[in-house]
Amino acid sequence: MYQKVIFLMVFLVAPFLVAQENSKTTLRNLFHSNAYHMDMPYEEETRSERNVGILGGASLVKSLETHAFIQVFSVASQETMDQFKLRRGEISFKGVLTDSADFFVMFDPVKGLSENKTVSGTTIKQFKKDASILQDLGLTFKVLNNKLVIGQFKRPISLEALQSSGALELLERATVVQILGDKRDVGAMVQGEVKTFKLQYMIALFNGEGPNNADLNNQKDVSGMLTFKPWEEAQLYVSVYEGTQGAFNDAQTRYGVGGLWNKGPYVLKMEYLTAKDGSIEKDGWYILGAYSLSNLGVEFLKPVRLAVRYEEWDADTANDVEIHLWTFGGQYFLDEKGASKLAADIFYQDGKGQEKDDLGLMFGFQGKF
Ligand SMILES: [Ca+2]
Ligand SMILES: [Ca+2]
Repeated sequence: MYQKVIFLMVFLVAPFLVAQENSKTTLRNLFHSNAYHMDMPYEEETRSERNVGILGGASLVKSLETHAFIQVFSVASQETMDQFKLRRGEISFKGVLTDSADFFVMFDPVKGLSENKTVSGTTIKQFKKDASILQDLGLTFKVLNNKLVIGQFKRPISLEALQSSGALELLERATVVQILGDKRDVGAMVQGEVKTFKLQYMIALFNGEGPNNADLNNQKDVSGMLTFKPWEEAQLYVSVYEGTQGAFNDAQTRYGVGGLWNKGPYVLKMEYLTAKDGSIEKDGWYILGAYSLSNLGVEFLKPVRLAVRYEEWDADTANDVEIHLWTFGGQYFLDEKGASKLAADIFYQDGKGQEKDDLGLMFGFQGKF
């Protein structure tokens, strides 16, 4: 047990030792990771007043950012109930405390807090394990040229999971990313970079029970993501999550590898993730390509981006059930930054084993400030 604690301490402290010290850099200018937005446009602009912070004498107006982000979808498919869906209604605040300390909080009032469960023939409604509208909450500090984040936020496992929901090329993330990568937890994380080697790292310790939950065991989970950015338009990553869950310390591991290439109108993205929960092994992958029509010289096509994704998801590698899914989508941006948009996706699911085939259509509207 003590050996593990010592290992974790070294693991967390090591990044601070290799970071290049530059005491003049503020937290906001420290480094810009494409890999962690926490669904807020934190780092888009840096105003000088914003670096002073409310504890440094700046006004509340200059120290506090308020954001709202809404998504309304309409889904119709052969195998699921056709419906309108309030997908996201995120309200977020980010405050600058000093030149080296920030806080953030994000709620989503439309998050589903309960689920239907069928127990011996009767369907009952019960609260989910994560029955709270709180998504992110925490403090960020600059410590020896690293960012130290403490609170509740996304586990650093998958590139697309950390990509802002508003910037996705299709309406939903790949299935494997939604299930294995896009998860929040309570803990502490160090983010930094080694510029000489074009590396960015995120190393975290979590309770391991997911968001809005107390720990159920004494173990802390370790999570790490290493990103190599050989050029501005390309990045490759590997990630690892090693931990346990529940009172009986059931296994909880995830491994990820993937890359993103984004140049001019082109986006190419792929990821593979594998996991173990208790004795069940799962895996999945996707490849996505997107092309923006902005450069074609046709005025009405300028705000349009097209995308296609192929993915596979296997929730239990011990049986023959799995899904193969094609998604084709188009997005029409309503503003230059692409914060507000209309989108439509067509998807075709090829179910293997007992899993059914499905064909569906999804429309979405997104607004953001
Ligand atoms: Ca734990
Ligand atoms: Ca299977």
